[in-house]
Amino acid sequence: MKKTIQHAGVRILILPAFLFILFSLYSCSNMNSPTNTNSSTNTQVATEVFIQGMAFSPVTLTVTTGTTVKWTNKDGMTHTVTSDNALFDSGNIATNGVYSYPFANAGTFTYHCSIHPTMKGTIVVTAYVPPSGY
Ligand SMILES: [Cu+2]
Repeated sequence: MKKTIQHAGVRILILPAFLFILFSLYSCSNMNSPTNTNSSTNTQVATEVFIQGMAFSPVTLTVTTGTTVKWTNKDGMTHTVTSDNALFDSGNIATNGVYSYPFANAGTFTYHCSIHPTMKGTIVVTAYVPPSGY
């Protein structure tokens, strides 16, 4: 009778100890895994437009000055990214091809595909305002 009670007591101690070890291992591996959450401070990141299904997606993209916009052709046919006012022109972009253009100045920049004139898109560039430091 006494022996059974002691045995149960040992079991009750083993369970929390086991959970504690599991938890320690979990927090350890969490601390070692790289965390990359510091993306809000950099405005120079490339912002992507996909060319897919004979359309630019998103059709209108708003970025701040200094942003490089990257177009990736996910369609099975060749397209172009051609500025309506001749500011930029990608030339032919084959399937999976990429074109990038850095927008230094604020403004609204409409563009189209010179092969398929129905394909139109707009990049709206707003002035980058640095976060105030006080
Ligand atoms: Cu096209």
